[in-house]
Amino acid sequence: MSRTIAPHPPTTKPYAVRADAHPNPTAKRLLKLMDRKKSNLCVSIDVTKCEDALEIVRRVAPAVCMVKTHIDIMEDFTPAFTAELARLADEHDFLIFEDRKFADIGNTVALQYSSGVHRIAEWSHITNAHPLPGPGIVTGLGKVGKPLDRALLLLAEMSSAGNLAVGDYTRQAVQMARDAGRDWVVGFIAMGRVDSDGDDDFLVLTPGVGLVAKGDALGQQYRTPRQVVYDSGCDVIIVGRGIYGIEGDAAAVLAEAEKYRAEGWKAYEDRLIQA
Ligand code: S5P
Repeated sequence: MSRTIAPHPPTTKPYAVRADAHPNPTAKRLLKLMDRKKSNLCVSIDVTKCEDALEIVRRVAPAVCMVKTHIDIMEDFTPAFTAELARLADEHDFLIFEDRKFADIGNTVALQYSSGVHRIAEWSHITNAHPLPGPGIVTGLGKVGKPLDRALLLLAEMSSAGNLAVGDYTRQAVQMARDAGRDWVVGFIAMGRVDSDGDDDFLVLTPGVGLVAKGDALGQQYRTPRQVVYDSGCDVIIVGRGIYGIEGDAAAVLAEAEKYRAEGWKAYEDRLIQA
C-alpha cells in the first residue's frame, strides 16, 4: 500500500523528538509516553455503566497512550468514577481525553467545561471542540483549561458519511488553531494531515479505525491503522467497538488492543524509515 499524501515534515520525526519541541505540557507528556509505551493507540470507551467502563480500561491499559470518554453517557456517574480513571491513568501511564465536542459560545463552554455534574477540566487532560462558533470557543475553553495545563483539539474533519467539516471549513479550523497557538490548541480530530500547508507540529488524532468492519449502520466509516498512520500521516488512532466490542474474556480484549497497538506502531515506524 503506498502513501496517498506527501510526507509532512513534523511527522517524519520520532514522537520523542517532537515532544522536546512542543510548547504544551500535556502534548509533551503524551508524545513522551507514546514513545515510552510504544503506543499510538487511544481506546474509546463508549459504554454506559461506570464499572463496565473501568473494566475495559483495566484490560486495555498496558496497550494504550490514551483513553477517550463520553462522560455524558454514563448512567451511574459519580465523581468516584473519574477519580478511579485518574488513578488508573497514573498507574498505567496514559492520558484521559473527554470527547465532549463543545460547540457553543465562549461563555457557555467555559461553564460546561468547568462546572456541572462532570467538572470535565478537573480530570480530563485533553478535550475537543467544534470550530463552528468561531474563535470565542477556543478562548472561552482556554480560560478554564490553560491555567490547568490542559490541551484542546479542534474537530477539523469527521469520520461519518456526509459530514460538513470539509474544504473551507477544515482550512478555517486549522487557521483558528494557528491563531490560538499550540500552547493551547495542540491539534485536530481529522482524517489526515490537515496542517500539511505549513510545518507547524500539530497532533492529528483519528477516529473511524477498524481492522475488520468497514462501517456501521449509522454512517461511521472505518479505515485500518496503516491507512491512517502511514498513508495519511496521522499521529493517534482512536478505536472503540473494534476493541471493546469483541467477543471474549479480559485476555481477548487486551489481545485485540495489542493487535491495534502493534499495527499502529509498525505503521509509525515504517513512516519514519521511509520519510
Ligand atoms: O469524526 C469523528 C469524531 C469522533 S471524536 N468520528 C468519531 O467516531 N468520533 C468518536 O470516535 C465517536 O464519538 C466515538 O466515540 C469514537 C469511534 O468509536 P467506534 O466504536 O466507531 O470506533
